[in-house]
Amino acid sequence: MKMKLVAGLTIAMTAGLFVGAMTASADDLVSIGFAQVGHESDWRTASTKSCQDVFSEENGYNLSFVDCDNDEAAQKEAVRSFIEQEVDYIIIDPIIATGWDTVLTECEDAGIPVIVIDRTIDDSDKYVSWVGSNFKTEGLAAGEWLKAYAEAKGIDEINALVISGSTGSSAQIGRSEGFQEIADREGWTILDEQTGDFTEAGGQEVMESYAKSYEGKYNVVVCQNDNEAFGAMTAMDNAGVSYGPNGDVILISFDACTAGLKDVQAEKITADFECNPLAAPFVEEVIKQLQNGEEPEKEVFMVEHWYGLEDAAVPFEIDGEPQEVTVVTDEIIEAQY
Ligand code: GYE
Repeated sequence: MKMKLVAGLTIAMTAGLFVGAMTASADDLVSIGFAQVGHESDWRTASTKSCQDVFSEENGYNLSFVDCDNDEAAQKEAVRSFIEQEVDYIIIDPIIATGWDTVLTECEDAGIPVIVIDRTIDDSDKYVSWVGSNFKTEGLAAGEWLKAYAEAKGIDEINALVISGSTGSSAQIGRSEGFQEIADREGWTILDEQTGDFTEAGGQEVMESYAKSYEGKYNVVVCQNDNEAFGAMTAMDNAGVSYGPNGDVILISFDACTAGLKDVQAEKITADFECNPLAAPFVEEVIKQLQNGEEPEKEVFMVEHWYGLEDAAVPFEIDGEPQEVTVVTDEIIEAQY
């Protein structure tokens, strides 16, 4: 359990005590169905592992895990199969933010509490709790940081290319909105925004086409996750475009998983805006509260950090709140997911 989840520290420790007290008898296991988005990224792998570690048999759970492979219909089917199995709780990481009310009503009618993890559901409130990140804040952070960094470097014109995440996911919507808000305020040009579907292959494909269409016209590339950034770097390498703190292009990424932070350290990604995937301990706390007849919080936010090297460690603000860039070190990379 990571100590940096400051907001959840008490929760996490309490959860640890409960785990110890549980018995292993099969009948006592709490059954959980988890409809996961897919396996598109390092972030997703860390999220899946976090859930499988926390909701293990050893800890008193029987977890039905379904990898929905980014298929919205398959995800609804998975939820319906959990209803049929009469699981005790359903966890959903919604691939897209809308279209949920019918199936959530079915869960409600079956008396099965739903907990939403990571991405949000924007058109229904028929779930007990949501545990995840503020994606718009992440987008605002990237924008406000870029403004401060450009000022520090004497760059007075921003021409950005955005490789967005899976269209219609709340992670994509929030990051796009946040960054766009600052771009509009500062009068930056966003030359294009196309989806890389949060994958390395998608990031590479979009960047290959950008490199041809916008040759010599851009000085910022924003990738909405690390895996897209890995693909974009391959495409820029092939096109002979230099990037990172010493290159021609400022490369911004989100997630800050281990491999992303290694690329920050290697002076490839200029700044990486964290999205913390280790939400499962907080979901477990919600389940404990429900088991005890208590009413959990409707929203639980993960704590996140913004990363760069010394060169990128410029102070900035989001809505008047001072922000810091954490300088990446070996220890930080070691501790990351
Ligand atoms: O940023 C990306 C993943 O929903 C926050 O999904 C998550 C996003 C994450 O594929 O890497």
